[in-house]
Amino acid sequence: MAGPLTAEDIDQFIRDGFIRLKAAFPRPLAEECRRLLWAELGLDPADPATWRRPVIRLPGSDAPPFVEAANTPQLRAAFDQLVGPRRWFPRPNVGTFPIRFPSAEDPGDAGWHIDGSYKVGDQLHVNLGSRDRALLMLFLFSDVGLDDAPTRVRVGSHLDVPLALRAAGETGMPFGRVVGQLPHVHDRPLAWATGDAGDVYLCHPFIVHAATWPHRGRAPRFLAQPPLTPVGLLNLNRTETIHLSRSPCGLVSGSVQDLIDHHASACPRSSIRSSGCSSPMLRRSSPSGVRVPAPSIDARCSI
Ligand SMILES: O=C(O)CCC(=O)C(=O)O
Repeated sequence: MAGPLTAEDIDQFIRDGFIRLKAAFPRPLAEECRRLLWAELGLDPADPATWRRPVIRLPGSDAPPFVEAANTPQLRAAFDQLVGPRRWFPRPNVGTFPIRFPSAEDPGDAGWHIDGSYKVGDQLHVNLGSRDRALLMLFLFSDVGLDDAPTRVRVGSHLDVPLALRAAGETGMPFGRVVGQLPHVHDRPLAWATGDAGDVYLCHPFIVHAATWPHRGRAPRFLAQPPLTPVGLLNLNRTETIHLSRSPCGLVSGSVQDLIDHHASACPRSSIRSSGCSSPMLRRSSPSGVRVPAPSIDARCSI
């Protein structure tokens, strides 16, 4: 299917759980959005003395520049490639903004997690079918280098999460409990969501990630992290394997089975470790002695 993502990008999405779409929205649009966000913050962009907190979270805005950033032709074509035509709802905005300021202070919100997707009572939950979430997206509204508090990601961690979720059934579980059930997820390599204003990381909804601190850079990091909402429910009973995982709805709608099948058949245990720096997220380290657990046969058969 035509679109901005190459076959290698899609392979990387399957293997690592994310890809970076460069220049997904125009840089001048990112600048315009930053101007609006500064106004909302009520701080002086030219005076770091006014930046007193390590993080300020702003609510989503429906102002036209944000709506435009969320709906560029590049992004829409990439959604079609990953999720399938007519399988996703257009974004009304880019969601909320965790804005991180240069600071050595613990922001208090930098724990490893996957994002919650739907409410059960007053708690955000996740389930194996990834109800209400086809993708996690990281919209970079400022240039983000390694010193600028880039989001950290556990490479390939989306493949571990189904093992925790399958026992939780249709109701799922509070999103904050998932990572605690994945003893080996921190053995996975780290990547950092660095890039230029206008880049967007398209991530599997189960990717394990965390904010970074301290922020050692000189300018605030502006990011939004909306979900892409799927149309309908995801089909977990698919028996097709990797041969269909590139079909329009294969990557996400059949993602759990497809990704596991693909990982087991195409990615030997060592492949994540040895995938080096081909990923667009910069890999600062590839820890020695990394144990990269592959899904068990039991998990593959019973999902
Ligand atoms: O600020 C970041 O880098 C990530 C924040 C995050 O993961 C969250 O708020 O869920």
